[in-house]
Amino acid sequence: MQVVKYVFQPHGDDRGQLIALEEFKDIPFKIKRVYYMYDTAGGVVRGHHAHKKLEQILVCIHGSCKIRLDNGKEKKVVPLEKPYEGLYVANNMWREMFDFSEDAVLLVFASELYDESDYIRDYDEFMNFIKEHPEK
Ligand code: T46
Repeated sequence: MQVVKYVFQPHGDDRGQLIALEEFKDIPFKIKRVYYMYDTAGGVVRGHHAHKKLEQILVCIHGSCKIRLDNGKEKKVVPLEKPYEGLYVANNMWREMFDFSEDAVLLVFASELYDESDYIRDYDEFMNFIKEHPEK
């Protein structure tokens, strides 16, 4: 499995850091939605699903967390702990987010509006989906 991590360019000066992200330039799709999670309780594992269509970039802009990616054949754990790193998560990837630090803020850029019918929340259904839609 290829893990795609973006390293964003900070515009740093003696006042501090600033990162600007533009669609089709720094983010490889049109950004239709942005959401973020914070105050995640200790020991919590979020996610447990894949998507039919949605592509996303995850950035832990404060604190740290880990993302488990599973393409049905292979699993990888990717730590996110730098505000200038973005993890690309394709649609057909089972994902779990865990090990959130108390101060973690996980920011997500999404290619689609929120649509519950895009979620695959059952692992067997996910395995069938990837058989029918193999990675290109
Ligand atoms: C994903 C991972 C990385 C909305 O109303 N609008 C939204 O845009 C989102 C993302 C969620 N919600 C509602 C739906 C639920 O009632 O917020 C609640 C929590 O969502 P969910 O349980 O889906 O959150 P996670 O952390 O399990 O998953 C989220 C995204 O839903 C998902 O697309 O890939 O983060």
